[in-house]
Amino acid sequence: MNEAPAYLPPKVWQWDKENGGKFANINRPTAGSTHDKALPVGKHPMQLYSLGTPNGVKVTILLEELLALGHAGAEYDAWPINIGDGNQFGSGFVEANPNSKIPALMDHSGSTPVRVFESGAIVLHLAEKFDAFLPSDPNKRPECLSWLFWQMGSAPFLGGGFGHFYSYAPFKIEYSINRYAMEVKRQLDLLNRHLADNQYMCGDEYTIADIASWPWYGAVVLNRVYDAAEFLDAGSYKNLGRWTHEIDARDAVRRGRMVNRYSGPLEEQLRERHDATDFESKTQDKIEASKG
Ligand SMILES: N[C@@H](CCC(=O)N[C@@H](CS)C(=O)NCC(=O)O)C(=O)O
Repeated sequence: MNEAPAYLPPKVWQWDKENGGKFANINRPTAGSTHDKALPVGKHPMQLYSLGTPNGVKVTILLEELLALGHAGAEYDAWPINIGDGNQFGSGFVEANPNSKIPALMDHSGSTPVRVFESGAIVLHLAEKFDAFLPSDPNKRPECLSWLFWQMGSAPFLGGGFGHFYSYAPFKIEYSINRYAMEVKRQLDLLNRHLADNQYMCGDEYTIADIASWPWYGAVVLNRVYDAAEFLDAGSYKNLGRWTHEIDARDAVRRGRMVNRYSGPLEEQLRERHDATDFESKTQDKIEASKG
């Protein structure tokens, strides 16, 4: 393992392209597109440009849940955006999301396509549009929105903070890992206490607050991100574990996790999704077998 070098910040920060971190090749200090590339558009009302990461699967899980409830207007094409290759900096993607991060949704259901970016805004947009997975009772709705926005503000400490320094940084920095492990464990404890008295994030109803939180915090418990379940003693958060396993068992969650996925077993990777039958016929194991 490399040692953290001594560092004295210069007067003015300079971009070091070779910082050695896992995503050093795609990170840059400027916004905007780097190349011209139009986005493909399929036949369904919802066009999703994404990847099977925790932020991406929030949206595919919700779309699959909406379809399972019979909302045909939630039919979607899911196009992969390979962030490792810099696809998020193509001109078409930047038009859909000026922030250059997946997921981005183009809603083609109205007279002109409408863009929605930020996973929290996308799940809220879809929940409002279909009047589902968001309580309409004015006494319950604020609790759901509070946890949804809590997730959007908190998960970057888990991903960009803890995950980065524990897993992706080119050397281990005890100070940084301690700082973010402390915060992530506080978040896990918060969820564990909350889920002691609540079946779901907002009481007895499964909502977009669960759909947004599970891909991050459930993944820690199930050891699906950063290989850190043991380090964080994730198994000790029993109520969080109960909620995690309950949501993991949902069919729509299983399908949502497969979409735009490029890792794990080939039969669980549906890299592009254009039809409900794709889960049976277009998984990566079948695509590779057909190539012979
Ligand atoms: N707050 C954003 C975060 C999205 C995000 O960080 N996406 C990552 C993948 S999970 C990404 O596209 N990274 C590419 C990059 O930073 O260039 C959201 O929730 O939609």
